[in-house]
Amino acid sequence: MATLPQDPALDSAFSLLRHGYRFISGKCRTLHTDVFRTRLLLRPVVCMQGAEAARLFYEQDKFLRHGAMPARIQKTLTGVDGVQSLDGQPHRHRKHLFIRQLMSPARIEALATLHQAHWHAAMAQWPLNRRMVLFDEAQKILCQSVCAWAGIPLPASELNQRAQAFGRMIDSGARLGLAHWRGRRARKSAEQWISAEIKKTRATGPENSDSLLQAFAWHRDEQGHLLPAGVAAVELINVLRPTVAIAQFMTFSVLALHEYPYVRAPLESSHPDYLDWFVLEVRRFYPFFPFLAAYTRQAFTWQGFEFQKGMLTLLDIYGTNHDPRCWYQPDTFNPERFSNWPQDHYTLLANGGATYEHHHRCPGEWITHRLMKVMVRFLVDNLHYEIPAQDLSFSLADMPALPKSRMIIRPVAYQP
Ligand code: MYR
Repeated sequence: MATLPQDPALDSAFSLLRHGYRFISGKCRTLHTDVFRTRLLLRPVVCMQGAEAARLFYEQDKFLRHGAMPARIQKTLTGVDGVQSLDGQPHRHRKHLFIRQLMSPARIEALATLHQAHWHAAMAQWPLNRRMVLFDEAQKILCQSVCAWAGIPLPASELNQRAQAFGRMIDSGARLGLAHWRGRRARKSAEQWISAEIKKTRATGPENSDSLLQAFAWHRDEQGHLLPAGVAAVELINVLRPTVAIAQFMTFSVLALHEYPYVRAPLESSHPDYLDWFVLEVRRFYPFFPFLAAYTRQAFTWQGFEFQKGMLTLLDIYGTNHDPRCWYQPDTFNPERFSNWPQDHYTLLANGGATYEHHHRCPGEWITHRLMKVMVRFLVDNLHYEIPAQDLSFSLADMPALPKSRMIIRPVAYQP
């Protein structure tokens, strides 16, 4: 039994800020390991990468999620007491609500149809030849689509403000200073808004509707109690916010169409699978959520290394999605790699790994995939656009990462 390889730096918080998505894989390369111990803001932390580490991370007798997300991420991105922080039976029970609401093919199709209609409506109003910041528009269209789908009233006059608040929650967890505090404020206002909707729904009594708002308002825990309104709001926001976050992948999809123009022909042809492969490759290749966090539940040994109980552990999503042992030439954008992908649960971690039912894998993964397909189809089939000169570079030190220009397009022709 060996002790975990140790990062020689006294503290690596600065290095994490500097290297962002590449922090764990970079250290692993230097230390010739898949797992190491480091210190972040003086706190001991274990970091790991790769499919085998992912398999370990999802063993529920070894890891717990409760309290693992840093407070600054809970106060901005995830909220407090949401499904991400539950373990065991309470997690399974709450997760079932999400699975029922988000993973039924009929519901996903309903959202996809709405989303497509919102892209058409937005484009019908957009003056041709006027520059559009695609990331900003995608956030708004996603916000409109998901609120309508969830049964949450959203007056047109509030759309910009609500979409921006979700954007700030997503953007601020790993940021310092003002950007971070804006994210906290955005979460507070979103929680107030959605809590009020939950309370209104409860005051009116159950309706004969299958909306998400109804489902979350009336969801009962394993003891048969309604969730506190604030927790129901956190959970409903756990549907709305990540849906708005798909704008990041949509933006990278447009970047990929631009930087790898060879993908256009198969996307334009009626190749039955290419669009799926393209979307999978965007989700693998580009940065999204950087790491997952959990605590070791007990002491154990893995690959000869000794893990102590109660250690905060980070699993590298981006590094695993780019691990050359899992992916041939991982830094090449190649949708066709998915033509013979065995669909295993531990190599593509864009929305987490393992299963939806028993683990913390994101139940919105199918929605993410489907809405990306809607948007890419729309761009390819209905829109002719130019990409004006702009700064398309993005930094892997920024979490979340995004092209500096937020992807500007200039629509020149639109075919409804
Ligand atoms: C969501 O809304 O849940 C999806 C957000 C995706 C991008 C978020 C990037 C956050 C960066 C901080 C994570 C640190 C984890 C330890």
